[in-house]
Amino acid sequence: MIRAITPSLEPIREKVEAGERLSAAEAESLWDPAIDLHELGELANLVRERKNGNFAYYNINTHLNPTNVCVYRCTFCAFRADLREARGYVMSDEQILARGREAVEAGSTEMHIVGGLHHQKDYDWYLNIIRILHQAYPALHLKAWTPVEINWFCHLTKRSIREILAELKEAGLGSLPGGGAEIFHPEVRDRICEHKADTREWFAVHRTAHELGLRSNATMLYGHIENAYHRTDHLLRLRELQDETGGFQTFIPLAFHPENTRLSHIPKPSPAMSLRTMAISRLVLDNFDHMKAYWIMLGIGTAQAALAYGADDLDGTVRHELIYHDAGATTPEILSVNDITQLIREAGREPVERDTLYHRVVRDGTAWRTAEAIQAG
Ligand code: V47
Repeated sequence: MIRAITPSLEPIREKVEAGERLSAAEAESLWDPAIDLHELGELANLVRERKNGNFAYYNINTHLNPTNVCVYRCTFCAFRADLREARGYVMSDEQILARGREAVEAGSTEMHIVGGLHHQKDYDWYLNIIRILHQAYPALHLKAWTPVEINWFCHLTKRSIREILAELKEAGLGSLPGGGAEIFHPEVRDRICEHKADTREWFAVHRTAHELGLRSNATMLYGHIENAYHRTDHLLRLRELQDETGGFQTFIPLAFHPENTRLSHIPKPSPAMSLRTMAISRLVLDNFDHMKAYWIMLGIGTAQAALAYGADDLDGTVRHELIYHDAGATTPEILSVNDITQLIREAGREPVERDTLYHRVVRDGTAWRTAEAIQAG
């Protein structure tokens, strides 16, 4: 049966099919619930398959949050703790190295490291985490510290973003994760995370990272107090920097989890809202290669469905995730490779294990190399 097309989607369909860029007004119009979600998904899928064929990527990764003690009080965060709170913690070097060992023994190719801004820890403590992990486990890619931490390090040391990033890179930093982006528009940002790195600083860190040859990711936290205009503005700002540097690898829309936060009165975004957000992100961010459906926060069912709504990546098997689980995520703590590849196959896609930089991984148990490295001999 051929369904009648929603009239306002038709010009956008023509542009997407022709590979043309959507304007700000066109992008914003897509949030209207009158725009059929499944037709939107079909369009996003067209772009997804153009860029990534039938492949769906995953990696084997581990999270490390060295401390949850944080000077900031973002309203959406359930992870942070005060210095003297019983649930506040700081990991020792031994615990951090043990986490590295566990990661490598489990075959992880990546460690995702973010944490609180601890009042009593200096920059060298954070730098040392990268240094000791890289020295002990050089093959483990360290995707670490968002612009929020980098900006804090600049504040502590009175040094520039460039100097800090260059030093971290020298110590073993592999890339930057996409966090700390939240919503860039000041109407929202000033109400949910007023004191931490602002939008100008977030972009300055990513621009500098790209100039230094570090790749990075970008996120958007949706489903709280923002509206369609703010989400569109967020995507367009990212598209603009990507035009300039090409340094972003993947975009990750993050569904707000309200439990244990100061915004606990707001309901979680629905699966339909999450699929719409994924599809619109895929359509607007025409210069991003990858869209990640982070199963931890979307839930496994929605993440699987998102593979038909623009997403080509499920993130990883993920060990030791705390930020979402503290905020009430009911997803498992970890997925096995069998689980994740089965989810992908059931969605009709072909699973591909990747490293952080989207090289295909060839593995023999916990030992692994990229296909590129094997070809180069
Ligand atoms: O910046 C915090 C978000 C982000 C909540 O780069 C919350 O590959 C929902 O950035 N409900 C950190 N979201 C996580 C992140 C990320 C995740 C997966 C992959 C990558 C990547 C990056 O988590 C924060 C904030 O936007 N967040 N609290 C909450 N209650």
